[in-house]
This record gives sequence, structure tokens and C-alpha cells, in this order.
Amino acid sequence: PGVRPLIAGNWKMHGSLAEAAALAAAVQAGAAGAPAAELLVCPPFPYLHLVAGKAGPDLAVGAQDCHAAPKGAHTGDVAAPMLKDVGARYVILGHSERRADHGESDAMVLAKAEAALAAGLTPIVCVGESEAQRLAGEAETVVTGQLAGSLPEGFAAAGGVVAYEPVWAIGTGRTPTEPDIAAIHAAIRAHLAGRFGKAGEGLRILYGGSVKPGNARAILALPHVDGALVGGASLVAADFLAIAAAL
Ligand code: G2H
Repeated sequence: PGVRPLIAGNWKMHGSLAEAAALAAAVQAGAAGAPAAELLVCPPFPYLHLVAGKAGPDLAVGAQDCHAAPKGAHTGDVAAPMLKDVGARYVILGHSERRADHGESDAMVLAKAEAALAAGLTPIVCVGESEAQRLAGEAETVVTGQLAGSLPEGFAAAGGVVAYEPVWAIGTGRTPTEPDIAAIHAAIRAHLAGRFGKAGEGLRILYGGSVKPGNARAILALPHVDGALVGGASLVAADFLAIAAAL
């Protein structure tokens, strides 16, 4: 109660300029039909400015990564103030694909989150265990360790968002059981409350990993699940809007 759930679309490295424009327009057009949720789409960098121009007050726009420095000699990277400049309000950080493809550590995610806050962006910090870690009974320890290492001091004051994405559930069609999702979200809440006090109790914790229209209602009804980070299903406007309408 009191927290408006966030349904975030992570478009990853998909689409063309024309497809990004059409998808953003379709989501924007349907946003009024899902008033319970705050809607967010996170397109690839080249389409960010265009999509931000299509988004109205019912649809926020975010990026999928940023550099830790505000500017400088970093060929190929994108700074947080640039994202803010083109209309982004959020930035996804520490997604497991970035941790795997680019060797991002908790310390790097922390530095990026600090840069995001300094630029006036809201970070969405992703955490999640691998399949081996889950089988070894380490899921909760891994997740709380990632949080301890990657959330900056000002995170709660800025309304930062945590996304729990078990690595083995990403794009696989597999999801944890509902009790398993609820257990990790409760552990994340306890960590946030322990670290940030009252402010940590109101922060949004998203579930991500194979969220679809068919499983969204059950997942979003779980305690301490304050929204979803949606990959594959966010590329189809009707599916993304159906997930938002499942709240
Ligand atoms: C997890 C998720 C979005 P998908 O990465 O971040 O993607 O819904 O395709 O599993």
C-alpha cells in the first residue's frame, strides 16, 4: 500500500528505429488502461531520444546501462548526464547480462549507481543467483551480498528500485516457485529496511525473469513484489500492457 508498482520493459538489444517508435506509441496509447502501474520502457541507446519524445506523462523512459564517470575519454560508453539530457528518468544497472558479458562487479554497479543518482536518474539495480547457487542453497546469501556491494548510500532517498532476476529464469520460460520468489523478496525487503530504515520499507522490489501475461497476476500478487522487469514480453505492446493490467 502506498507504493505504485512499476512495470518496466527491458527491450535489450532488439528492434529498429521504426519498431521502437511503433512499440513506444502503442504502449503510450494503452497506458491509460493500466492506471494501477507506473509504466517504463528501456530502449537501446540509439532509440532513447526518439522514444522519450513519444512518451507522455503515463510512460517513463529509461536506459539499460550507464558509465560510472560523468564524462571523459571512454570510447563507446554513455554517461548518466547524457541519458538525463535525452529524457531518461531511470537506468537499469547490473543486469546479469552485463555482469556476464562485461564482467561487471558489484563495485562497478555501485559506482554506476552513484553516477546515476548524481545525474538525477533513478537506478534499477539488478541482482540474482545462478542456477548452481540456487541448487547449493545460496540464493539468499548471493542476493543480499550483491545488494550490500552495489547499493549506494543515497539509494533509498532517491527512491531507487531493486530488481530480483534469477539468472536461470531469464529468457528461459522458467520461473522460481511462488514461495521461492516471495522468500527472496522478503529477504531483499529485510536487507533494505536494515540498511535504510523506514525509507527502505517503501522502495520497490521488482521480479524479473520470464514474466508473461500468463504468470504476471500470480507473481505480482506476492508480498514485496512491487512490479516486474519484463524482457521478451515487453517487445509486444499487448503483452506488456496485459502484464501491467494484471496488477
Ligand atoms: C530478465 C528479463 C528482463 P525476460 O532479463 O530483464 O527478461 O523477461 O526475457 O526473461
